[in-house]
Amino acid sequence: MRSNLTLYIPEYSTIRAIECSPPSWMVQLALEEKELDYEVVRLSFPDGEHKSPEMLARNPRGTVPVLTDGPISVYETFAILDYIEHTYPEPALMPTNRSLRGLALTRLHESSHLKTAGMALFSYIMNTRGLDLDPDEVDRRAAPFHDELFFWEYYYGVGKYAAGTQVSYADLSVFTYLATAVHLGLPLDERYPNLARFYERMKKRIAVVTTWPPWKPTPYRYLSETC
Ligand SMILES: N[C@@H](CCC(=O)N[C@@H](CS)C(=O)NCC(=O)O)C(=O)O
Repeated sequence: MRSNLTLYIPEYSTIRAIECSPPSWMVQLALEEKELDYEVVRLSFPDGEHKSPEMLARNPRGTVPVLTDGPISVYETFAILDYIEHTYPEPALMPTNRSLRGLALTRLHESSHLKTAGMALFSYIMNTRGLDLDPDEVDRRAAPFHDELFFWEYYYGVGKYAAGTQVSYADLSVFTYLATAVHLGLPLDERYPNLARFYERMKKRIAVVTTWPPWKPTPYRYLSETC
């Protein structure tokens, strides 16, 4: 669908080690699932392009993603997702059924816990650039992330997606953190079989294939041994 959308996200190569911004990816996935036309503007983090006067006018907090729709500027990832859903309702990425919608909203906002635990872990790896990692610190940060993954392992054992049989924003959110962890070496098969199936199912979606970060085919092994 034609639109006036511009998505501001980081330049992949300027994000150390994880080479991806999960919240930015999530919004891009939503735009792709909706088959919307949009322009992508990639900003260099080291050059501070996300804090330029133009970007601060769009988002005073200087974070990405930011979505503009003509003169309208929206930031905060979940606000962007909500905006997309209301402005471009088809195809739906939120169930219309009241009870599933309640569940999808719960799961979407619940995925903030996965984000908090995930980013605490990922940022340590990013800030050390993967060099001189203290294995105890990785374990200390990995533990809350694993605690979170256990919730999602349970949910994806109950249903194919987070809320029923159709993909929703909750799945896009969980997937971006899960895929980043897999890229960093997290093995899913033995410990998280339901998440492993969910991950493989999501990987086949055209939106995911189209937006896959330029990750090396061989993932890192930072999270291969974490407890
Ligand atoms: N609460 C924001 C946070 C997004 C966020 O964490 N963005 C990171 C990239 S993944 C960022 O912009 N970091 C740069 C900074 O905080 O200066 C949202 O949900 O959109």
